[in-house]
Amino acid sequence: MTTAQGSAPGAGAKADFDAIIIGAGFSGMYMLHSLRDKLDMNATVFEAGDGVGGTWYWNRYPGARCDSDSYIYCYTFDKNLLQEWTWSERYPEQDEILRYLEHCAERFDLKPDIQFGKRVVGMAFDDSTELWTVRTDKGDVATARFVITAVGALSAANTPPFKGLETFKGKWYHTSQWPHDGVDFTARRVGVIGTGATAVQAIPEIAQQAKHLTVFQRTPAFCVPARNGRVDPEVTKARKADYEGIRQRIKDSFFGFELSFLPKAVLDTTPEEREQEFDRMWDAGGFAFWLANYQDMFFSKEANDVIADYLKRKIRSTVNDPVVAEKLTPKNYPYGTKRQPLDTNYFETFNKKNVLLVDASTDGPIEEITPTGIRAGGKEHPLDIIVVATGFDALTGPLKKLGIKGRGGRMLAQEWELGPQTYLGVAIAGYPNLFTITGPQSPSVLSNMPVSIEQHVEWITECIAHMRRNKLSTIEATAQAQDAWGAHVAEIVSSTLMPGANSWYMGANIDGKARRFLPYLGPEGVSGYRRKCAEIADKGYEGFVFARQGQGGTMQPIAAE
Ligand code: NA7
Repeated sequence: MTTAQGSAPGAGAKADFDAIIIGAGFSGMYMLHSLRDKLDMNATVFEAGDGVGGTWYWNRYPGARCDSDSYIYCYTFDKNLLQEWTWSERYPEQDEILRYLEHCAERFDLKPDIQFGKRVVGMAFDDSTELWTVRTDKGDVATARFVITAVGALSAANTPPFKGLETFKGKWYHTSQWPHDGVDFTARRVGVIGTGATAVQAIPEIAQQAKHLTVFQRTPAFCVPARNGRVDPEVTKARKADYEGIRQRIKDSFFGFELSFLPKAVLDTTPEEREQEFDRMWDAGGFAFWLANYQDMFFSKEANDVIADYLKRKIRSTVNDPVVAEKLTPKNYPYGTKRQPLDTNYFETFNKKNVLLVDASTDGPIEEITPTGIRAGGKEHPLDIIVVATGFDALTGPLKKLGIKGRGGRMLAQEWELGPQTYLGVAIAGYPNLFTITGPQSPSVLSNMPVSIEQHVEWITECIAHMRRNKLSTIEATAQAQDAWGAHVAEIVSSTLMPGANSWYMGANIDGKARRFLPYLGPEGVSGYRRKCAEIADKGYEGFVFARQGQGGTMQPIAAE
């Protein structure tokens, strides 16, 4: 591998690189651009895939599409880029996002500094040199002063240990590891396991092609129509003229969208008034129903029930067979506490003659996968292809898989067995000079991702610039600051209905995973979190300690600037 001589920010041990970035999706690409082109650092990216794109490189299942509106699901740091790129649809399809990211990689000349086809399998901090050593599955060993993980929150696939999966004689695919040349479902009997956001996109597409589709549901989903379509060129023009305003509004918002809660409690409205509002949000499609509903929705079960009831009525009026409709109607968790899937003809698909729903509660759970199909509730369903749409080991999974060892050989995967421990979701006590873009305990998946990614990348860049100006060689979160942040994350969410669902936000989708709320749901969402991070930086990086070269072992706080 290439070993370039780095110019580390502090004096001292020479590293191969100033910074190693792991992952070349939205976050890794911008991180590389920032460190290399703004700070003139010697940075490299290790990327497991053979191309840029991260999530959008891997998730190629039928119907794969972003659920954020395309005009804000993009970088906003470059005014010219915003003007030159035009999205074709309200929600960008996987291949369009990939083309966009390819375009960005070319435009900012990123590829020469990305090492493709190399998966990081281990990394360790050396207390004496204060450098990280990073290893890949291709045998690379490289040192760097800083490591920035840009591995995404939903990149570690969760394939449950279904009994008998290895005996299946047909083909099976996890949606996030989809073959690049697609899968032909024509004349095939297909089974889809899962009914989360991915399956809700894939099921209507697969049902159109397959001879027969059997959907294995563990928990029914509350869905809201996406209402995708071409974007009116006049709307695009107006948005391009207003990108300064849009950028500011999404940064100042709760979830990184141009959405805000209705400043009213649903329990204070009349049935007619709220029905009108619900219809408006339903007709608008997208996340408005979830993220711009009445403000008591996430706090009061009674309020939540009123809102959920509207969605349940929609299911019952769309699905022809009342028995199937009942199976598809969520019953045992509050609306909005699991990720909102956006649908295009999802419930309508269950009216098709070639589609069968097998529901774990009423028909019986999956017992085993046989050589010829899936047995659930004592009945075998013959299949040629199984689509495993069972999601991810969210937020902590991708970091635990990196084999991270911090000070004194401490191991992150072990330390996080009972849940993540971070400071701001961007740093970890005991792991100096390691930054985690959109890591657990940051807003991350509870926001429009590019907004949170840009905020973290810019904060990390400024932090490293600060260290260079002050000749500081390491930065590390203190255990006290980390504990306080963890307590804050838990306290905030405890006043909401979120802990009441077996969601991947709670780590509850995977057997044996600690039940902890994984992202951060701050009182003012992404805008409050951004302000908090900025204040911490303004106070000389409160809650962190810096060291100059050679002082790493003692970690004396150093007054900077
Ligand atoms: P999700 O939302 O985690 O959905 C996975 C689905 O698979 C969900 O319906 C699960 O049921 C089901 N599942 C998971 N494990 C099992 C087992 N063991 N048996 C049966 N069914 C199971 O993942 P997605 O890929 O749909 O979406 C992830 C995110 O990607 C999405 O929210 C967007 O942010 C992008 P459960 O609900 O856990 O009972």
